Amino acid sequence: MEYFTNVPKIKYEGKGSDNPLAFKYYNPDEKIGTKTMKDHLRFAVAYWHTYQGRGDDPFGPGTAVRPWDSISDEMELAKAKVEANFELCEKLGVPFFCFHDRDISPEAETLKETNRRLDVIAGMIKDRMKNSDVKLLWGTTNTFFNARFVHGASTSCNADVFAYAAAQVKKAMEITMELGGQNYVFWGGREGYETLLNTNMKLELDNFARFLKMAVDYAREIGFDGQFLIEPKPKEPTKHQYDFDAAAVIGFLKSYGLDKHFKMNIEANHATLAGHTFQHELRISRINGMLGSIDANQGDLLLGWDTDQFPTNIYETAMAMYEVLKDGGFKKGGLNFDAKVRRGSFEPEDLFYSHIAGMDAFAKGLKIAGKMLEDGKIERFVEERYASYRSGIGKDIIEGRAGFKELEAYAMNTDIRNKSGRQEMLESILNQYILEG
Ligand code: XUL
Ligand code: CO
Repeated sequence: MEYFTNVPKIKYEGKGSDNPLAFKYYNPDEKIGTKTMKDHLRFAVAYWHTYQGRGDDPFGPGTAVRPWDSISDEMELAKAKVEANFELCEKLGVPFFCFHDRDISPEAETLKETNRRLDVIAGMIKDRMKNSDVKLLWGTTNTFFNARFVHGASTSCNADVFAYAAAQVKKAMEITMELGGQNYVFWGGREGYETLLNTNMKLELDNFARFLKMAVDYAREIGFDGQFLIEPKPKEPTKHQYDFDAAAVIGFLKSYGLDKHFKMNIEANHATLAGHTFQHELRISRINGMLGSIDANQGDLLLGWDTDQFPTNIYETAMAMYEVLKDGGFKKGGLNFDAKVRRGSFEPEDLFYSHIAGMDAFAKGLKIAGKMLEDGKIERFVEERYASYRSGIGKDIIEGRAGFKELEAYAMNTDIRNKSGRQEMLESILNQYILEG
């Protein structure tokens, strides 16, 4: 059955096109360097926003009109969404999708029945994959929606909840593996706290690390070789999320000896909530060898919450792709649109317009970043800025030949001369790449 009957297969028509159901910049087969755009960008559709999201907010229920709205049976609805997912991904030419366990299949009264339902839907997805090029980028668990997770999952004060969350991750990991998922994501839903008056922070953090260690052990046991990813977020839903930002997560993983097993899944809107730029979070991850994947979206800098908008800001996509290219491109990761259409964009076609907008914005960002690196103007400027560390006292510092005494002796006889950082000149060069690239 076809769900999006008004939407044809989306094609690349180039920047002169005024067809809103066509790509202007995303040309999947076009090569940037040695790889095609499709292989560079590795786009994914997020199951939760695309098929579960209905546009509800604290002031009113959802407004979404969806082709599956007349289906009332929960399992039939879940099956319809599997079909709709493949249709949407295939029409957009998006090679991947991502899900939480509870997105693809509804929770039942018992964990046993919930898992049985999951098996039914996962089986259906697996069958559908046989006739499709669409693959699973990552799976994850929803351990934040149900009331049992009121105090968190692995950081709950209640050990029974820890156990339940473990059972849920075990099953979701098995399904992810069964479906050939290339990564498994941990976003710490309610892993954080509201007040230290009722919180044993040390025990919660130790338990969080124990939980991740169990996941690593179980993956090894079943032979799951997907990449484990942690997705930092500073706040929301809890006031203080433990996975605050990439630096905090990397420090946490290192202090518990878990850093070899995890990389970051960086979400643009989470970066700005943490008071950082998207590029900052990607850079921190990259220089630590832990840039895994991206949740592609954007926030609204005038609003202090996770608005999960489709990414359309070319400056942001260019600088993000610059970090990805500097990292040698995605390995198992990709660009997952963790983004939802606005409440006012309630028609099924809006699901296509929004993905097209995001895909075009990242395609253009990729082209700009490719040009920046090919020209090397900015790279050379940065290299030159640190030239003092390539000879003389700088080289001695880097190579460990100078300590405080030697540096004091040197400083006594040195006339310091700084050079301009040329920020505005560089911003203007960047604008040239953006406007002409
Ligand atoms: C929440 C968020 C999640 C994760 C997956 O802010 O980004 O959807 O991406 O659990
Ligand atoms: Co996300």
